[in-house]
Amino acid sequence: MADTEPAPARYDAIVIGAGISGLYQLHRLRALGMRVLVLEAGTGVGGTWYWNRYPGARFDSESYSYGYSFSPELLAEWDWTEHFAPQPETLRYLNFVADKFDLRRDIRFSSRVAAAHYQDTAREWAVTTEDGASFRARFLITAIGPLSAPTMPRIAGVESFTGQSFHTARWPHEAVSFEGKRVAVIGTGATGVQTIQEVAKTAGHLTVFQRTPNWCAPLLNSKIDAAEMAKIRAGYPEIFRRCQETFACFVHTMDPRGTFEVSAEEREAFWEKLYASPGFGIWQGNFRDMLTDRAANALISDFVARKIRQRVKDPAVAEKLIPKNHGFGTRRVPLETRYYEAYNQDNVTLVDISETPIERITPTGIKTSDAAYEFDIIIYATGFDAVTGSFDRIDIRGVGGQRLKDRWKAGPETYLGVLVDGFPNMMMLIGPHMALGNIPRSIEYNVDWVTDLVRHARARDLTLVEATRAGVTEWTDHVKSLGVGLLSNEINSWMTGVNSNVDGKQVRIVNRYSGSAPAYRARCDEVAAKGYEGMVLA
Ligand code: NA7
Repeated sequence: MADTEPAPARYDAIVIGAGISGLYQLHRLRALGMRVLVLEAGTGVGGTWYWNRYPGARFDSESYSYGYSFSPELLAEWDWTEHFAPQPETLRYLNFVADKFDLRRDIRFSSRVAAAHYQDTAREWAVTTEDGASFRARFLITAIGPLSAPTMPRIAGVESFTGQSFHTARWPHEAVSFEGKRVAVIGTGATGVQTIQEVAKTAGHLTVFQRTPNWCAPLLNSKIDAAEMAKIRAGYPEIFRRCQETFACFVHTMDPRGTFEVSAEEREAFWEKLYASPGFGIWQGNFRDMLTDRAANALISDFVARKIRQRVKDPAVAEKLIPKNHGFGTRRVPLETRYYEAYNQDNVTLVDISETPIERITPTGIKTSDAAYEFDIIIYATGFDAVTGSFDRIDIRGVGGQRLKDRWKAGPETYLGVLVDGFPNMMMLIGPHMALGNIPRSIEYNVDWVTDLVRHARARDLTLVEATRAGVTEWTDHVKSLGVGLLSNEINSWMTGVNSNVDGKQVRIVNRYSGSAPAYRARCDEVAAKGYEGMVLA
Protein backbone atom coordinates (compact mmCIF):
# COMPACT_ATOMS: atom_id res chain seq x y z
CA MET A 1 0.00 0.00 0.00
CA ALA A 2 1.32 3.48 -0.87
CA ASP A 3 2.15 5.70 2.10
CA THR A 4 -0.48 8.23 1.09
CA GLU A 5 -3.38 5.80 1.27
CA PRO A 6 -5.38 5.85 4.49
CA ALA A 7 -5.02 2.82 6.76
CA PRO A 8 -7.88 0.36 6.23
CA ALA A 9 -10.73 0.56 8.71
CA ARG A 10 -10.44 -2.06 11.47
CA TYR A 11 -13.23 -4.24 12.85
CA ASP A 12 -13.46 -7.13 15.25
CA ALA A 13 -15.24 -9.16 12.60
CA ILE A 14 -16.19 -8.87 8.96
CA VAL A 15 -19.20 -10.78 7.72
CA ILE A 16 -19.56 -11.26 3.98
CA GLY A 17 -23.21 -11.21 2.94
CA ALA A 18 -26.43 -9.74 4.35
CA GLY A 19 -28.75 -12.64 3.66
CA ILE A 20 -30.48 -14.74 6.29
CA SER A 21 -27.21 -15.92 7.85
CA GLY A 22 -25.31 -12.62 7.64
CA LEU A 23 -28.13 -10.64 9.24
CA TYR A 24 -28.45 -13.00 12.18
CA GLN A 25 -24.67 -13.23 12.61
CA LEU A 26 -24.41 -9.44 12.78
CA HIS A 27 -27.16 -9.34 15.39
CA ARG A 28 -25.43 -11.97 17.55
CA LEU A 29 -21.90 -10.56 17.34
CA ARG A 30 -23.12 -7.07 18.07
CA ALA A 31 -24.62 -8.40 21.29
CA LEU A 32 -21.10 -9.47 22.30
CA GLY A 33 -20.10 -5.83 22.05
CA MET A 34 -18.05 -6.37 18.90
CA ARG A 35 -17.41 -3.92 16.12
CA VAL A 36 -18.77 -5.72 13.09
CA LEU A 37 -18.91 -4.80 9.41
CA VAL A 38 -21.11 -6.63 6.92
CA LEU A 39 -20.09 -6.34 3.28
CA GLU A 40 -22.99 -6.94 0.91
CA ALA A 41 -22.85 -7.03 -2.89
CA GLY A 42 -26.50 -6.04 -3.37
CA THR A 43 -28.12 -2.69 -2.74
CA GLY A 44 -30.32 -4.18 -0.04
CA VAL A 45 -30.56 -7.01 2.47
CA GLY A 46 -32.02 -10.44 1.77
CA GLY A 47 -29.40 -12.49 -0.09
CA THR A 48 -31.19 -15.23 -2.02
CA TRP A 49 -34.46 -13.36 -1.63
CA TYR A 50 -32.89 -10.12 -2.81
CA TRP A 51 -31.41 -11.59 -6.00
CA ASN A 52 -34.01 -14.17 -7.04
CA ARG A 53 -36.85 -11.88 -8.12
CA TYR A 54 -37.89 -14.00 -11.07
CA PRO A 55 -41.62 -14.43 -11.69
CA GLY A 56 -43.12 -17.09 -9.47
CA ALA A 57 -40.22 -17.28 -6.99
CA ARG A 58 -41.44 -18.56 -3.62
CA PHE A 59 -40.75 -20.89 -0.70
CA ASP A 60 -41.08 -24.64 -1.02
CA SER A 61 -40.81 -24.85 2.80
CA GLU A 62 -43.74 -23.81 4.98
CA SER A 63 -43.33 -20.06 5.61
CA TYR A 64 -43.71 -20.36 9.38
CA SER A 65 -41.01 -23.05 9.54
CA TYR A 66 -38.62 -20.93 7.47
CA GLY A 67 -38.55 -17.61 9.36
CA TYR A 68 -36.16 -16.87 12.24
CA SER A 69 -37.07 -18.46 15.54
CA PHE A 70 -34.65 -16.58 17.82
CA SER A 71 -36.85 -13.63 18.71
CA PRO A 72 -40.26 -14.12 20.37
CA GLU A 73 -40.99 -10.48 19.59
CA LEU A 74 -40.33 -10.99 15.91
CA LEU A 75 -42.54 -14.09 15.90
CA ALA A 76 -45.28 -12.06 17.57
CA GLU A 77 -45.03 -9.18 15.12
CA TRP A 78 -44.72 -10.83 11.72
CA ASP A 79 -47.70 -12.32 9.86
CA TRP A 80 -47.21 -14.70 6.95
CA THR A 81 -49.99 -14.43 4.36
CA GLU A 82 -49.39 -17.67 2.45
CA HIS A 83 -48.32 -21.17 3.46
CA PHE A 84 -45.49 -20.88 0.93
CA ALA A 85 -44.65 -17.19 0.77
CA PRO A 86 -43.81 -15.53 -2.53
CA GLN A 87 -40.41 -13.84 -2.86
CA PRO A 88 -41.66 -10.24 -2.41
CA GLU A 89 -43.16 -11.19 0.96
CA THR A 90 -39.94 -12.86 2.12
CA LEU A 91 -37.89 -9.88 1.03
CA ARG A 92 -40.27 -7.62 2.99
CA TYR A 93 -39.80 -9.91 5.98
CA LEU A 94 -36.00 -9.69 5.85
CA ASN A 95 -36.20 -5.90 5.50
CA PHE A 96 -38.52 -5.88 8.51
CA VAL A 97 -35.91 -7.87 10.46
CA ALA A 98 -33.11 -5.51 9.38
CA ASP A 99 -35.16 -2.52 10.56
CA LYS A 100 -36.37 -4.10 13.75
CA PHE A 101 -32.85 -4.92 14.92
CA ASP A 102 -31.36 -1.77 13.41
CA LEU A 103 -28.92 -3.82 11.34
CA ARG A 104 -28.40 -1.53 8.36
CA ARG A 105 -26.00 0.84 10.09
CA ASP A 106 -23.31 -1.85 10.08
CA ILE A 107 -23.89 -3.03 6.51
CA ARG A 108 -21.95 -1.57 3.60
CA PHE A 109 -24.07 -2.19 0.48
CA SER A 110 -22.91 -2.39 -3.16
CA SER A 111 -19.72 -3.91 -1.78
CA ARG A 112 -18.83 -7.14 -3.51
CA VAL A 113 -15.82 -8.71 -1.82
CA ALA A 114 -13.02 -9.35 -4.30
CA ALA A 115 -10.34 -10.71 -1.98
CA ALA A 116 -9.73 -11.80 1.59
CA HIS A 117 -6.11 -12.46 2.54
CA TYR A 118 -4.98 -13.77 5.91
CA GLN A 119 -2.14 -11.77 7.49
CA ASP A 120 0.12 -14.26 9.28
CA THR A 121 1.84 -11.85 11.63
CA ALA A 122 -1.14 -9.76 12.64
CA ARG A 123 -3.43 -12.81 12.70
CA GLU A 124 -6.14 -10.91 10.93
CA TRP A 125 -7.90 -10.77 7.58
CA ALA A 126 -7.38 -8.07 4.97
CA VAL A 127 -10.54 -7.77 2.92
CA THR A 128 -10.94 -5.72 -0.25
CA THR A 129 -14.08 -4.97 -2.23
CA GLU A 130 -14.43 -4.61 -5.99
CA ASP A 131 -14.76 -0.85 -5.57
CA GLY A 132 -11.30 -0.75 -4.02
CA ALA A 133 -12.12 -0.31 -0.33
CA SER A 134 -9.99 -2.21 2.23
CA PHE A 135 -10.84 -3.41 5.71
CA ARG A 136 -9.14 -5.45 8.41
CA ALA A 137 -10.62 -7.74 11.02
CA ARG A 138 -9.55 -10.55 13.33
CA PHE A 139 -12.47 -12.76 12.29
CA LEU A 140 -13.80 -13.34 8.82
CA ILE A 141 -17.23 -14.93 8.60
CA THR A 142 -18.56 -15.97 5.23
CA ALA A 143 -22.32 -15.78 4.86
CA ILE A 144 -22.28 -16.08 1.09
CA GLY A 145 -24.81 -18.84 0.55
CA PRO A 146 -24.66 -22.22 -1.17
CA LEU A 147 -26.67 -21.09 -4.21
CA SER A 148 -25.54 -17.56 -4.96
CA ALA A 149 -23.06 -17.81 -7.84
CA PRO A 150 -25.30 -17.94 -10.93
CA THR A 151 -24.02 -19.64 -14.06
CA MET A 152 -24.90 -18.84 -17.64
CA PRO A 153 -24.92 -21.68 -20.17
CA ARG A 154 -21.85 -22.06 -22.29
CA ILE A 155 -23.69 -21.69 -25.57
CA ALA A 156 -22.25 -19.77 -28.51
CA GLY A 157 -23.85 -16.43 -29.24
CA VAL A 158 -25.35 -15.67 -25.81
CA GLU A 159 -24.06 -12.09 -26.05
CA SER A 160 -25.45 -11.61 -29.55
CA PHE A 161 -29.15 -11.75 -28.63
CA THR A 162 -30.79 -8.36 -29.23
CA GLY A 163 -34.00 -8.94 -27.24
CA GLN A 164 -34.30 -8.91 -23.45
CA SER A 165 -32.52 -11.69 -21.57
CA PHE A 166 -32.19 -12.45 -17.88
CA HIS A 167 -30.67 -15.02 -15.57
CA THR A 168 -33.32 -15.77 -12.94
CA ALA A 169 -30.91 -14.89 -10.11
CA ARG A 170 -30.11 -11.51 -11.69
CA TRP A 171 -33.70 -10.48 -12.35
CA PRO A 172 -34.29 -6.72 -12.71
CA HIS A 173 -35.99 -4.78 -9.95
CA GLU A 174 -38.58 -3.46 -12.42
CA ALA A 175 -41.50 -5.63 -13.52
CA VAL A 176 -41.06 -7.52 -16.81
CA SER A 177 -44.19 -8.01 -18.94
CA PHE A 178 -44.65 -11.20 -20.96
CA GLU A 179 -47.99 -10.11 -22.41
CA GLY A 180 -48.08 -11.09 -26.08
CA LYS A 181 -44.32 -11.80 -26.05
CA ARG A 182 -42.42 -14.78 -27.45
CA VAL A 183 -40.54 -16.08 -24.43
CA ALA A 184 -37.91 -18.83 -24.04
CA VAL A 185 -36.95 -20.50 -20.77
CA ILE A 186 -33.76 -22.58 -20.67
CA GLY A 187 -33.56 -24.85 -17.63
CA THR A 188 -36.10 -26.94 -15.74
CA GLY A 189 -34.77 -27.12 -12.18
CA ALA A 190 -36.73 -25.79 -9.18
CA THR A 191 -36.27 -22.24 -10.52
CA GLY A 192 -37.22 -23.07 -14.11
CA VAL A 193 -40.38 -24.85 -12.96
CA GLN A 194 -41.54 -21.88 -10.86
CA THR A 195 -40.76 -19.51 -13.72
CA ILE A 196 -42.40 -21.60 -16.45
CA GLN A 197 -45.72 -22.06 -14.66
CA GLU A 198 -45.91 -18.30 -14.02
CA VAL A 199 -44.78 -17.04 -17.43
CA ALA A 200 -47.16 -19.48 -19.16
CA LYS A 201 -50.08 -17.50 -17.70
CA THR A 202 -49.46 -14.40 -19.81
CA ALA A 203 -46.86 -15.07 -22.51
CA GLY A 204 -47.93 -14.85 -26.14
CA HIS A 205 -45.93 -18.03 -26.60
CA LEU A 206 -43.58 -19.78 -24.21
CA THR A 207 -40.98 -22.27 -25.43
CA VAL A 208 -39.27 -24.37 -22.78
CA PHE A 209 -35.83 -25.79 -23.57
CA GLN A 210 -35.37 -28.86 -21.38
CA ARG A 211 -32.12 -30.80 -21.18
CA THR A 212 -33.06 -33.09 -18.28
CA PRO A 213 -36.57 -33.36 -16.83
CA ASN A 214 -36.95 -33.31 -13.04
CA TRP A 215 -39.48 -35.13 -10.88
CA CYS A 216 -41.86 -32.42 -9.67
CA ALA A 217 -44.65 -32.69 -7.11
CA PRO A 218 -47.59 -30.44 -6.16
CA LEU A 219 -46.90 -27.51 -3.82
CA LEU A 220 -50.60 -26.95 -2.96
CA ASN A 221 -50.08 -23.45 -1.61
CA SER A 222 -52.92 -21.54 0.09
CA LYS A 223 -53.54 -18.24 1.87
CA ILE A 224 -53.21 -17.80 5.62
CA ASP A 225 -55.96 -15.67 7.15
CA ALA A 226 -55.80 -13.88 10.51
CA ALA A 227 -57.43 -16.74 12.41
CA GLU A 228 -55.03 -19.31 10.98
CA MET A 229 -52.04 -17.04 11.62
CA ALA A 230 -53.11 -16.79 15.27
CA LYS A 231 -53.14 -20.58 15.45
CA ILE A 232 -49.75 -20.84 13.79
CA ARG A 233 -48.35 -18.27 16.22
CA ALA A 234 -49.64 -20.22 19.20
CA GLY A 235 -48.04 -23.32 17.70
CA TYR A 236 -44.57 -21.84 17.07
CA PRO A 237 -42.87 -23.63 19.98
CA GLU A 238 -44.18 -26.95 18.65
CA ILE A 239 -43.26 -26.12 15.02
CA PHE A 240 -39.67 -25.23 15.89
CA ARG A 241 -39.34 -28.17 18.25
CA ARG A 242 -40.39 -30.45 15.43
CA CYS A 243 -37.93 -28.83 13.01
CA GLN A 244 -35.19 -29.47 15.57
CA GLU A 245 -36.05 -33.16 15.67
CA THR A 246 -36.54 -33.98 12.01
CA PHE A 247 -33.80 -35.24 9.73
CA ALA A 248 -33.46 -32.12 7.56
CA CYS A 249 -35.21 -29.49 9.76
CA PHE A 250 -38.44 -29.56 7.75
CA VAL A 251 -41.82 -30.06 9.39
CA HIS A 252 -41.83 -33.30 7.36
CA THR A 253 -39.71 -36.29 8.22
CA MET A 254 -39.17 -39.78 6.80
CA ASP A 255 -41.82 -42.39 7.57
CA PRO A 256 -40.20 -45.09 9.72
CA ARG A 257 -41.70 -47.84 7.53
CA GLY A 258 -39.90 -49.46 4.62
CA THR A 259 -41.58 -49.45 1.20
CA PHE A 260 -41.98 -53.23 1.18
CA GLU A 261 -43.19 -53.53 4.74
CA VAL A 262 -46.70 -52.49 3.71
CA SER A 263 -49.13 -53.95 1.18
CA ALA A 264 -49.35 -52.58 -2.36
CA GLU A 265 -52.74 -51.02 -1.49
CA GLU A 266 -51.41 -49.31 1.63
CA ARG A 267 -48.43 -48.02 -0.32
CA GLU A 268 -50.60 -46.58 -3.05
CA ALA A 269 -52.96 -44.97 -0.51
CA PHE A 270 -50.00 -43.44 1.35
CA TRP A 271 -48.55 -41.99 -1.84
CA GLU A 272 -51.93 -40.64 -2.94
CA LYS A 273 -52.18 -38.89 0.41
CA LEU A 274 -48.68 -37.44 0.12
CA TYR A 275 -49.29 -36.31 -3.47
CA ALA A 276 -52.44 -34.50 -2.27
CA SER A 277 -50.67 -32.83 0.69
CA PRO A 278 -48.86 -29.47 0.57
CA GLY A 279 -45.10 -29.15 0.54
CA PHE A 280 -42.16 -31.51 0.68
CA GLY A 281 -43.98 -34.42 2.38
CA ILE A 282 -43.71 -36.66 -0.66
CA TRP A 283 -39.94 -36.11 -0.70
CA GLN A 284 -39.05 -35.68 2.97
CA GLY A 285 -41.88 -37.66 4.55
CA ASN A 286 -41.88 -40.76 2.37
CA PHE A 287 -40.86 -44.35 3.22
CA ARG A 288 -37.44 -44.39 4.90
CA ASP A 289 -35.75 -46.47 2.18
CA MET A 290 -36.95 -44.40 -0.77
CA LEU A 291 -33.58 -42.76 -1.42
CA THR A 292 -31.36 -45.76 -0.72
CA ASP A 293 -33.20 -48.84 -2.02
CA ARG A 294 -33.27 -49.06 -5.80
CA ALA A 295 -36.44 -51.17 -5.98
CA ALA A 296 -38.26 -48.86 -3.55
CA ASN A 297 -37.16 -45.84 -5.52
CA ALA A 298 -38.33 -47.40 -8.78
CA LEU A 299 -41.82 -47.89 -7.32
CA ILE A 300 -42.31 -44.30 -6.16
CA SER A 301 -40.85 -43.10 -9.46
CA ASP A 302 -43.45 -45.18 -11.28
CA PHE A 303 -46.19 -43.66 -9.10
CA VAL A 304 -45.13 -40.10 -9.94
CA ALA A 305 -44.69 -40.98 -13.63
CA ARG A 306 -48.31 -42.16 -13.69
CA LYS A 307 -49.37 -38.80 -12.25
CA ILE A 308 -47.47 -36.96 -14.96
CA ARG A 309 -49.10 -39.11 -17.65
CA GLN A 310 -52.53 -38.34 -16.18
CA ARG A 311 -51.89 -34.62 -16.07
CA VAL A 312 -50.26 -34.05 -19.47
CA LYS A 313 -52.65 -34.59 -22.39
CA ASP A 314 -50.14 -35.29 -25.16
CA PRO A 315 -48.52 -38.65 -24.35
CA ALA A 316 -45.37 -37.75 -26.30
CA VAL A 317 -44.93 -34.57 -24.22
CA ALA A 318 -45.64 -36.50 -21.01
CA GLU A 319 -42.88 -38.99 -21.84
CA LYS A 320 -40.40 -36.14 -22.39
CA LEU A 321 -41.32 -34.71 -18.97
CA ILE A 322 -40.69 -38.00 -17.15
CA PRO A 323 -37.07 -38.38 -15.97
CA LYS A 324 -35.35 -41.50 -17.25
CA ASN A 325 -31.82 -41.09 -15.89
CA HIS A 326 -32.60 -40.70 -12.18
CA GLY A 327 -35.24 -41.77 -9.71
CA PHE A 328 -37.73 -39.64 -7.77
CA GLY A 329 -36.13 -37.56 -5.02
CA THR A 330 -32.52 -38.21 -6.00
CA ARG A 331 -32.29 -34.61 -7.15
CA ARG A 332 -33.97 -31.66 -5.45
CA VAL A 333 -37.71 -32.08 -6.10
CA PRO A 334 -39.20 -28.89 -7.61
CA LEU A 335 -42.60 -28.16 -6.13
CA GLU A 336 -45.14 -26.97 -8.68
CA THR A 337 -48.54 -25.42 -9.19
CA ARG A 338 -50.16 -26.55 -12.45
CA TYR A 339 -46.69 -26.94 -13.99
CA TYR A 340 -47.63 -30.06 -15.93
CA GLU A 341 -50.94 -28.53 -17.04
CA ALA A 342 -49.02 -25.61 -18.58
CA TYR A 343 -47.89 -28.03 -21.28
CA ASN A 344 -51.55 -28.60 -22.22
CA GLN A 345 -51.88 -24.93 -23.16
CA ASP A 346 -51.71 -23.86 -26.82
CA ASN A 347 -49.22 -21.13 -25.96
CA VAL A 348 -46.62 -23.49 -24.45
CA THR A 349 -44.16 -25.74 -26.35
CA LEU A 350 -41.61 -28.13 -24.89
CA VAL A 351 -38.34 -28.60 -26.78
CA ASP A 352 -36.26 -31.57 -25.65
CA ILE A 353 -32.70 -30.40 -26.23
CA SER A 354 -31.31 -33.79 -25.34
CA GLU A 355 -32.75 -34.79 -28.74
CA THR A 356 -32.22 -31.55 -30.62
CA PRO A 357 -29.41 -29.65 -28.88
CA ILE A 358 -29.13 -25.88 -28.88
CA GLU A 359 -26.44 -24.94 -31.39
CA ARG A 360 -26.34 -21.25 -30.71
CA ILE A 361 -28.15 -18.18 -29.49
CA THR A 362 -28.72 -15.87 -32.45
CA PRO A 363 -29.46 -12.12 -32.47
CA THR A 364 -33.18 -12.97 -32.79
CA GLY A 365 -33.57 -16.25 -30.91
CA ILE A 366 -32.34 -19.80 -30.47
CA LYS A 367 -31.09 -22.24 -33.11
CA THR A 368 -31.32 -25.95 -32.30
CA SER A 369 -30.09 -28.82 -34.45
CA ASP A 370 -33.46 -28.93 -36.22
CA ALA A 371 -35.12 -25.50 -36.01
CA ALA A 372 -34.65 -21.76 -35.53
CA TYR A 373 -36.89 -20.03 -32.96
CA GLU A 374 -37.49 -16.30 -32.67
CA PHE A 375 -37.89 -14.69 -29.24
CA ASP A 376 -38.49 -11.34 -27.60
CA ILE A 377 -37.23 -12.58 -24.21
CA ILE A 378 -34.82 -15.38 -23.20
CA ILE A 379 -34.82 -16.46 -19.56
CA TYR A 380 -31.83 -18.42 -18.29
CA ALA A 381 -32.94 -20.63 -15.40
CA THR A 382 -29.60 -22.39 -15.62
CA GLY A 383 -28.71 -22.55 -11.95
CA PHE A 384 -25.64 -21.94 -9.86
CA ASP A 385 -22.05 -22.93 -9.30
CA ALA A 386 -23.30 -24.46 -6.08
CA VAL A 387 -21.80 -24.66 -2.59
CA THR A 388 -18.15 -23.95 -3.41
CA GLY A 389 -18.84 -21.55 -6.30
CA SER A 390 -19.46 -18.52 -4.10
CA PHE A 391 -16.10 -19.18 -2.40
CA ASP A 392 -14.28 -19.71 -5.70
CA ARG A 393 -15.40 -16.27 -6.88
CA ILE A 394 -13.55 -14.55 -4.01
CA ASP A 395 -9.75 -14.61 -3.91
CA ILE A 396 -9.51 -16.19 -0.45
CA ARG A 397 -5.96 -16.87 0.72
CA GLY A 398 -4.86 -18.39 3.99
CA VAL A 399 -1.53 -18.98 5.68
CA GLY A 400 1.40 -18.56 3.31
CA GLY A 401 -0.88 -17.23 0.58
CA GLN A 402 -2.52 -20.60 -0.07
CA ARG A 403 -5.69 -20.16 -2.15
CA LEU A 404 -8.88 -21.77 -0.88
CA LYS A 405 -9.92 -22.48 -4.47
CA ASP A 406 -6.76 -24.52 -5.04
CA ARG A 407 -7.15 -26.27 -1.70
CA TRP A 408 -10.65 -27.39 -2.73
CA LYS A 409 -9.85 -28.32 -6.32
CA ALA A 410 -10.76 -31.97 -5.77
CA GLY A 411 -13.68 -31.10 -3.49
CA PRO A 412 -14.09 -29.17 -0.25
CA GLU A 413 -12.29 -30.13 2.95
CA THR A 414 -13.66 -28.68 6.18
CA TYR A 415 -14.01 -29.18 9.89
CA LEU A 416 -17.72 -29.35 10.78
CA GLY A 417 -18.43 -27.40 7.60
CA VAL A 418 -17.30 -24.29 9.47
CA LEU A 419 -13.49 -24.19 9.48
CA VAL A 420 -10.55 -25.07 7.24
CA ASP A 421 -7.00 -25.66 8.46
CA GLY A 422 -4.61 -23.12 7.00
CA PHE A 423 -7.38 -20.50 7.05
CA PRO A 424 -7.34 -19.37 10.68
CA ASN A 425 -10.06 -17.13 12.08
CA MET A 426 -12.29 -17.81 9.08
CA MET A 427 -15.69 -19.32 9.80
CA MET A 428 -18.22 -20.37 7.19
CA LEU A 429 -21.99 -20.21 7.58
CA ILE A 430 -23.81 -22.78 5.44
CA GLY A 431 -20.53 -23.57 3.78
CA PRO A 432 -19.63 -26.90 2.18
CA HIS A 433 -20.25 -30.04 4.29
CA MET A 434 -23.18 -28.42 6.05
CA ALA A 435 -26.62 -29.90 6.33
CA LEU A 436 -28.86 -28.00 3.90
CA GLY A 437 -32.54 -29.02 4.19
CA ASN A 438 -34.69 -26.24 5.67
CA ILE A 439 -31.75 -23.84 5.59
CA PRO A 440 -32.77 -21.12 8.10
CA ARG A 441 -32.97 -23.73 10.85
CA SER A 442 -29.40 -24.82 10.06
CA ILE A 443 -28.37 -21.17 9.84
CA GLU A 444 -29.57 -20.36 13.34
CA TYR A 445 -27.65 -23.27 14.80
CA ASN A 446 -24.57 -22.49 12.69
CA VAL A 447 -24.55 -18.82 13.72
CA ASP A 448 -25.08 -19.64 17.42
CA TRP A 449 -22.17 -22.10 17.33
CA VAL A 450 -19.85 -19.63 15.61
CA THR A 451 -20.91 -16.91 18.05
CA ASP A 452 -20.05 -19.16 21.01
CA LEU A 453 -16.65 -19.90 19.47
CA VAL A 454 -15.92 -16.21 18.98
CA ARG A 455 -17.09 -15.44 22.51
CA HIS A 456 -14.86 -18.22 23.86
CA ALA A 457 -11.84 -16.85 21.97
CA ARG A 458 -12.41 -13.25 23.01
CA ALA A 459 -12.96 -14.14 26.65
CA ARG A 460 -9.50 -15.73 26.67
CA ASP A 461 -7.76 -13.11 24.53
CA LEU A 462 -7.06 -15.74 21.91
CA THR A 463 -5.93 -14.39 18.56
CA LEU A 464 -6.03 -17.58 16.55
CA VAL A 465 -8.79 -20.12 16.01
CA GLU A 466 -8.05 -22.83 13.50
CA ALA A 467 -9.05 -26.39 12.66
CA THR A 468 -6.31 -28.99 12.84
CA ARG A 469 -5.36 -30.96 9.76
CA ALA A 470 -6.42 -34.14 11.55
CA GLY A 471 -9.79 -32.63 12.43
CA VAL A 472 -10.40 -31.64 8.81
CA THR A 473 -9.38 -35.05 7.50
CA GLU A 474 -11.59 -36.85 9.99
CA TRP A 475 -14.65 -34.67 9.31
CA THR A 476 -14.21 -34.75 5.53
CA ASP A 477 -13.93 -38.56 5.59
CA HIS A 478 -17.01 -38.71 7.81
CA VAL A 479 -19.03 -36.54 5.41
CA LYS A 480 -17.92 -38.68 2.47
CA SER A 481 -18.85 -41.89 4.28
CA LEU A 482 -22.35 -40.53 4.99
CA GLY A 483 -22.86 -40.14 1.26
CA VAL A 484 -22.14 -43.80 0.51
CA GLY A 485 -25.23 -45.66 -0.67
CA LEU A 486 -27.33 -42.59 -1.38
CA LEU A 487 -28.94 -42.79 -4.80
CA SER A 488 -28.61 -38.98 -5.00
CA ASN A 489 -24.87 -39.38 -5.27
CA GLU A 490 -25.25 -41.35 -8.50
CA ILE A 491 -26.65 -38.49 -10.55
CA ASN A 492 -25.24 -35.15 -11.71
CA SER A 493 -26.85 -32.19 -10.00
CA TRP A 494 -25.85 -29.13 -8.01
CA MET A 495 -26.09 -31.40 -4.96
CA THR A 496 -23.20 -33.46 -6.31
CA GLY A 497 -21.25 -30.39 -7.35
CA VAL A 498 -21.61 -30.89 -11.10
CA ASN A 499 -22.16 -27.87 -13.34
CA SER A 500 -21.70 -28.26 -17.07
CA ASN A 501 -21.06 -24.54 -17.38
CA VAL A 502 -18.04 -24.36 -15.06
CA ASP A 503 -14.54 -25.63 -15.83
CA GLY A 504 -13.37 -28.32 -13.41
CA LYS A 505 -16.89 -29.12 -12.12
CA GLN A 506 -17.75 -32.14 -14.22
CA VAL A 507 -16.87 -34.75 -11.63
CA ARG A 508 -19.30 -35.66 -8.84
CA ILE A 509 -18.13 -34.81 -5.34
CA VAL A 510 -19.61 -34.86 -1.84
CA ASN A 511 -20.25 -31.20 -1.11
CA ARG A 512 -22.88 -31.41 1.61
CA TYR A 513 -23.44 -33.22 4.87
CA SER A 514 -26.07 -35.89 4.36
CA GLY A 515 -26.44 -37.14 7.92
CA SER A 516 -29.28 -35.95 10.12
CA ALA A 517 -29.40 -32.40 11.44
CA PRO A 518 -29.72 -33.63 15.06
CA ALA A 519 -26.57 -35.75 14.60
CA TYR A 520 -24.75 -32.74 13.14
CA ARG A 521 -25.74 -30.56 16.07
CA ALA A 522 -24.79 -33.25 18.59
CA ARG A 523 -21.31 -33.46 17.09
CA CYS A 524 -20.81 -29.70 17.09
CA ASP A 525 -22.08 -29.44 20.68
CA GLU A 526 -19.66 -32.16 21.69
CA VAL A 527 -16.72 -30.39 20.02
CA ALA A 528 -17.54 -27.20 21.93
CA ALA A 529 -18.08 -29.06 25.22
CA LYS A 530 -14.64 -30.62 24.89
CA GLY A 531 -13.04 -27.20 24.64
CA TYR A 532 -13.12 -27.19 20.84
CA GLU A 533 -11.40 -30.46 20.12
CA GLY A 534 -9.97 -30.82 16.64
CA MET A 535 -8.92 -27.19 16.73
CA VAL A 536 -5.97 -25.04 17.69
CA LEU A 537 -6.80 -22.07 19.90
CA ALA A 538 -3.85 -19.80 20.57
P1 NA7 B 1 -30.69 -26.25 -11.07
O1 NA7 B 1 -31.54 -27.12 -10.27
O2 NA7 B 1 -29.24 -26.51 -11.10
O3 NA7 B 1 -31.27 -26.29 -12.55
C1 NA7 B 1 -30.60 -25.73 -13.66
C2 NA7 B 1 -31.32 -26.12 -14.91
O4 NA7 B 1 -30.68 -25.52 -16.02
C3 NA7 B 1 -31.30 -27.62 -15.15
O5 NA7 B 1 -32.51 -27.99 -15.74
C4 NA7 B 1 -30.14 -27.78 -16.13
O6 NA7 B 1 -30.20 -28.92 -16.93
C5 NA7 B 1 -30.32 -26.54 -16.96
N1 NA7 B 1 -29.10 -26.12 -17.64
C6 NA7 B 1 -27.94 -25.72 -17.09
N2 NA7 B 1 -27.04 -25.44 -18.03
C7 NA7 B 1 -27.64 -25.67 -19.21
C8 NA7 B 1 -27.20 -25.58 -20.55
N3 NA7 B 1 -25.97 -25.17 -20.84
N4 NA7 B 1 -28.07 -25.90 -21.54
C9 NA7 B 1 -29.31 -26.30 -21.21
N5 NA7 B 1 -29.79 -26.42 -19.97
C10 NA7 B 1 -28.95 -26.11 -18.97
O7 NA7 B 1 -30.85 -24.72 -10.65
P2 NA7 B 1 -32.16 -23.99 -10.09
O8 NA7 B 1 -31.87 -22.54 -10.10
O9 NA7 B 1 -33.36 -24.46 -10.78
O10 NA7 B 1 -32.28 -24.50 -8.63
C11 NA7 B 1 -31.19 -24.39 -7.72
C12 NA7 B 1 -31.67 -24.54 -6.32
O11 NA7 B 1 -32.03 -23.26 -5.83
C13 NA7 B 1 -32.89 -25.35 -6.14
O12 NA7 B 1 -32.64 -26.68 -6.02
C14 NA7 B 1 -33.51 -24.77 -4.89
O13 NA7 B 1 -33.03 -25.44 -3.75
C15 NA7 B 1 -33.09 -23.37 -4.90
P3 NA7 B 1 -29.47 -30.30 -16.43
O14 NA7 B 1 -30.35 -30.85 -15.37
O15 NA7 B 1 -28.11 -29.89 -15.91
O16 NA7 B 1 -29.39 -31.13 -17.65
